[in-house]
Amino acid sequence: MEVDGVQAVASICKKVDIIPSEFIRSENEQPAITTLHGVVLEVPVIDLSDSDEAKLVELVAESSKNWGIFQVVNHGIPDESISKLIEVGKEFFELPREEKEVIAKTPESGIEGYGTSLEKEIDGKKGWVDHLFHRVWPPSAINFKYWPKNPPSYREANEKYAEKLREVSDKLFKYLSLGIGLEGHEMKAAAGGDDLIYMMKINYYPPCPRPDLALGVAAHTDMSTLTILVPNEVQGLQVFRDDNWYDVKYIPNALIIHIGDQIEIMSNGKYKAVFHRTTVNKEKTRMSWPVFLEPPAEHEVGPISKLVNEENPSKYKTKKFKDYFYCKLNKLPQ
Ligand SMILES: O=C(O)CCC(=O)C(=O)O
Ligand SMILES: [Fe+2]
Repeated sequence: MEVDGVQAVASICKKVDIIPSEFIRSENEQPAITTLHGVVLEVPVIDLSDSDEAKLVELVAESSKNWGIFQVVNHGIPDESISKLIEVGKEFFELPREEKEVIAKTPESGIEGYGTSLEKEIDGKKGWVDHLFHRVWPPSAINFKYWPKNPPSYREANEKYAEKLREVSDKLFKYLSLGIGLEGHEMKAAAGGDDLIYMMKINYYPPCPRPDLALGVAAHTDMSTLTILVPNEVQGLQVFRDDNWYDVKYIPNALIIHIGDQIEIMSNGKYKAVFHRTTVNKEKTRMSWPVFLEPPAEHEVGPISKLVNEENPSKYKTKKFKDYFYCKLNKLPQ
């Protein structure tokens, strides 16, 4: 059973305008000092409804090489499906703590369930965020035990979103393959094919009296292949570029696509995983819904053999995803 969630800490701190020391970042991380203010980063925005497929391949490949992050619009997921996903997630997090704890993480549940901080941070610091993890695809990987029963429409909203998301994900894998001279199916096949796991996470960042000192999620790259994320309207996602941290512009109903470590590895470094973090807000609750597209635990990931030759020697080890995951979570060398 988890100790107090950040939501509980936040409701106490609201009255006193101070936060516990484990949430106060060192100076080289504090958002007030390390953010380049006054500039909102316009990461590439790609219109997925464009009928010119060659152009889409070019845009996705360029963005993944130079940025590791882009947003997609006209992606085919209906706005209502996104609003419903947001609504049911918000309703769950607004339930009393005891109700949320019905699906709390336990030592046996692994990553799935409701809880707080996941990775061990080296200096013992904590992120100003609570979360919920559960798989949403494929059916054989789902354990409904970790899905909220309340609100009752939670399941339908998540199933509908996941169904539509698969179409977007298949398209992106195809464009990423074609963009580096592979056949359309090769990148997804190397990532686990139809066994690819869709891990839903909800991040809940309560208002924080000292957003200048705390972070939501500390700087990291995702260990997924791709991450497809829906944020609410509260600013918070930041990307590291040219030695500075920048806010990423919020676009209603767009999906934010992060290139994760496994795509960087499979592409032998042609595509770059994006270094990102999140800030928190003094008055408003921020939420986000990333879905991490992960290879199955026993699946081996390494640079795709066609991309490795004398001029391009392999830059990464080939290893089972579960071993990569273990090392990353425990901050061990890969
Ligand atoms: O909340 C966000 O926008 C990003 C969260 C994130 O990076 C993560 O959960 O891995
Ligand atoms: Fe992330």
